Amino acid sequence: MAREAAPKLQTIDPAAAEMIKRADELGYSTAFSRAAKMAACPIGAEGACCSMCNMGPCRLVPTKANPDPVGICGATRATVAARNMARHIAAGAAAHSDHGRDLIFTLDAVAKDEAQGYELRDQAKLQTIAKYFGIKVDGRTAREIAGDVAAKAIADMAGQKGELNYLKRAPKKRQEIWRSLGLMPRGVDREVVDILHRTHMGDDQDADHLLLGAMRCALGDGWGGSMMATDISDVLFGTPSPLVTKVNLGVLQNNEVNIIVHGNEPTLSEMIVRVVNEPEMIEYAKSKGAQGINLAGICCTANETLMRQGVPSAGNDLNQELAIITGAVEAMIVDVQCIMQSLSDLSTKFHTKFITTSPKVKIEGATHIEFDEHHALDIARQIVRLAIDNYPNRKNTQIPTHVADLVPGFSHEYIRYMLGGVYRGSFRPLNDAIMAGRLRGVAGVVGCNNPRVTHDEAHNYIVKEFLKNDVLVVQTGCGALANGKYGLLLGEAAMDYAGPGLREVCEAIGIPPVLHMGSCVDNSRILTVLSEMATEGGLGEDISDIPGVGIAPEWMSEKALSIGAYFAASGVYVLFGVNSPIENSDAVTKIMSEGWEKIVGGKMEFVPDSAEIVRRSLAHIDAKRAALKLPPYDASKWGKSGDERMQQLLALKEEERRKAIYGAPVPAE
Ligand code: WCC
Repeated sequence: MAREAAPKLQTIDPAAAEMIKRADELGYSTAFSRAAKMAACPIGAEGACCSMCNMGPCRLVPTKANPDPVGICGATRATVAARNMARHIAAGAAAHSDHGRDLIFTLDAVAKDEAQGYELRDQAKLQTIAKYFGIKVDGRTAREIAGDVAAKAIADMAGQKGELNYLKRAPKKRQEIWRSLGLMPRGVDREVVDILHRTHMGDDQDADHLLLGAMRCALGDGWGGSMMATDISDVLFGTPSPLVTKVNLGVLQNNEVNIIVHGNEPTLSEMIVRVVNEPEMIEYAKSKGAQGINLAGICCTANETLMRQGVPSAGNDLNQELAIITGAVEAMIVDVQCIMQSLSDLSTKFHTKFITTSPKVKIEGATHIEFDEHHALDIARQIVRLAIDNYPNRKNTQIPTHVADLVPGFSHEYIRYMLGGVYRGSFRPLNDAIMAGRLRGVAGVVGCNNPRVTHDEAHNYIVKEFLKNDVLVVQTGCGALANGKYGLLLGEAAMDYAGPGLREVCEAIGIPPVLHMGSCVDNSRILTVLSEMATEGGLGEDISDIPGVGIAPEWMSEKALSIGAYFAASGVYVLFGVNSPIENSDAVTKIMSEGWEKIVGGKMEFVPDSAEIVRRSLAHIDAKRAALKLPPYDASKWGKSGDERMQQLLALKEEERRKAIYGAPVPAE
């Protein structure tokens, strides 16, 4: 199916719209304008192009004369679509897991007291994860335990045989399913290599088998590399709990040195947070005429510092160029993943210093200051000074005023705590709410932006529909930042958007109806929640029994495909928006949907229409409720509880309600 190059409405974010207009007026291109000019290659977009060897590339596009073409080697459309999909998944898994590896190395350096500036902030969590690896903790120092955790984690990355340690964290039944299908990853790296090998010309040419391999590789990401990345980040930088902060381009400040951290990792950005708060650094900024230093984040580096330190976010993936277009960014510091090469040229049109820091990522035209965990503080200071020195070079600026409050930081540890406190923390109340029908089900809405569809629109529409239907939503990545911009990650959103049952739950616990659970690697936190819900009782005995779905409405990254595959392999129904990269093969479309559902209970479908995504999701949730013999969802049963004050507030119109809560009108985004 041919798709539009770009949507008529580029964004629903007024701040983004203002900056796109500014870019157009100044004659600078952005991902939005480039998408409009360059339609997606229809052959590649559907998974019909095979470039695995030099006899091709072969275009397996069916025609009237040749309705079922094969490649020069005879590879079928199914083989080609499955091979392409498997390679995407392996690349996504590699990116996440390599991020995990770098954190393991940092943990190892901390254990050896060789990592300048880092510490073991959450030692209780260190003890918890030590137990997953079978490491003794009694009578040992945190550093000793950390050293052993790092060694075991590296062994899991490099494992050649056996099973990853963390797979034990999945429900027993799930482990049995994986084992019976040969899906237990042996080592994170081995599974990535396995896919690269078997997709080489002349190897695996059975779509079913290729995609089983892809699932095993993705499981190595979700329950391996990503889960270790999340855990070790928490040990080093603290396990998140809710706090209030801000999102959107309006977080940039007119009279301060604006520094943006962008990419996906917390290692350097955490040091930058520390350095920008050093009194001598603030004094240095003042000596250059600024009133202070303002740090903000973009993409998942933002999510890491947002949920732990409350560092505001300048927005999600498609905001990266727009931040520079404000003319108010002294330095954009990037680590890995989701960084557009265009930033390099765009920075030269303004005064922005574009700084790459990862040994893996150099970008032509950027200043490269290489990160090394052994000297992280010194490197962070060097970078921040460079940004401050650049402040006097600032010229015309235009900073959009749009900004919204949000409450991020719902780690799975905090969710368990909020559901019962220190002594009775458990997932029981959540399961009970689903069993009673107060909550119809749960949904994870995650992933990127993509200029082929209206920026933020699908994230916003789908989540609001879920809330209306009493589905509790968890979000990570750029999707979480998207809905943060529109006020959905606040307690008041329950009153504005939630159905009666969900509103009662939010009111009783005191939570927003959309829970921000972190960055992209933190989708592993959602796996942990699902695993705990499945073992808590009342919702079956496996993740696939839970009335829940996973959605990536505006995906673009290969990491999203790995995430989708590990959720499906864990038993979740996963829906992707935008377009189908396997559209050229009905066989592969069927394998990843009906085929996977039969063997692993979860499936992966590509559905461009957001309304259809919602319809299929709710039908799935209701079918899972019926299979568990739970009462059918009935919204009219709920909404009569709540104290008098709450009922009074609910009777007011949205604007009046905000006035009653805040004492003064608060502009709604
Ligand atoms: Ni994760 Fe997608 Fe954002 Fe990049 S930062 S754009 S993978 S959701």
